[in-house]
Amino acid sequence: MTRSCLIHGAPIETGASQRGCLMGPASLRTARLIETLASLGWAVEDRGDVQIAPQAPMAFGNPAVHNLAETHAWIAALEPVAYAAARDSDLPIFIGGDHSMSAGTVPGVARRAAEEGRPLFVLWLDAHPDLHTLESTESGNLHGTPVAYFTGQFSSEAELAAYPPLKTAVAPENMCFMGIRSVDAAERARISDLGMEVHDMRAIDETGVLVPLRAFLERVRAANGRLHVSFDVDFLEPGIAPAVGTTVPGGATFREAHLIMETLCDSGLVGSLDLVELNPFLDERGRTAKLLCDLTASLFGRRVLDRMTRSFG
Ligand code: HAR
Ligand code: MN
Ligand code: MN
Ligand code: MN
Repeated sequence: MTRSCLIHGAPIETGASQRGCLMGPASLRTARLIETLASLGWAVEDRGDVQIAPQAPMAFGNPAVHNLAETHAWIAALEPVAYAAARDSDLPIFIGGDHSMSAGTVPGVARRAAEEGRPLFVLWLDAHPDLHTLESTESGNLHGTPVAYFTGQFSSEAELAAYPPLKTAVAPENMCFMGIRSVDAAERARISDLGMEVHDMRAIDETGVLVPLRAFLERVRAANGRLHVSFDVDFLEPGIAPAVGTTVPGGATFREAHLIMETLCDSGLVGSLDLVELNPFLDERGRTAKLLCDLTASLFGRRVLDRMTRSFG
């Protein structure tokens, strides 16, 4: 049976420290993301870009916080879009856009999962855990906050009023972080307080990506969970993916990233995907956009060889 994929662009850049993520959705379309997935046999429908109206500024007690009104508006706009896309297609993709967009997409998908009576699990592929609250962020760049928000860690009255009310939270124990290598003190404390599953780059060096990934996928399967994958470009080694504002050395290699996507495909558990933080202003001849497109193709079933086909003998 043909599987379906709805695509929504989220040209949001106000959560990042540098401008340019606004062009992310256009760059992925130029890299032929839609055509590539269609060629793999998927029924793909590009619903275009979500937009927000111009916003009057919103102040917050922590003076580092900026662009709060825009973030509030993006979350409010994206949550219902993600809910409907998860309801109406097998594997929707939300193309960004900086990572603050996931404060809208993940709760929307979580609301759909709850309606199905299934828990939502989230695989966060990123150099950063994005676990700041509005009180703890020192940079004030709101792409560092989505995981704290959608796991229900915003607690002061001011924090609770700053982003839209969270309809459906993700349980902290249903998170799995891979590729982490840049963590702030407040985030480190939160990870240990909440007992979240984190595989930093050292763990990946030690075991490879498959051991922790397969264990996590077994956990999702055992719980009859629905899985959302949030893919931040800075998960990757900067040498192969330069188009991101927050490069951190020592990221995932080309093959580690493809192996993750291939294994996710084989699992059949992935129900939605974010592609975030692509900054085409920093790209080199579109290579990061093309790589992201190829990694997505691996998740959607592209294979070098059919594994049933013997390549020898
Ligand atoms: N933790 C740092 C901060 O809060 C860096 C956050 C950067 N986030 C992203 N997304 N690039 O993962 O400023
Ligand atoms: Mn991120
Ligand atoms: Mn990151
Ligand atoms: Mn509000």
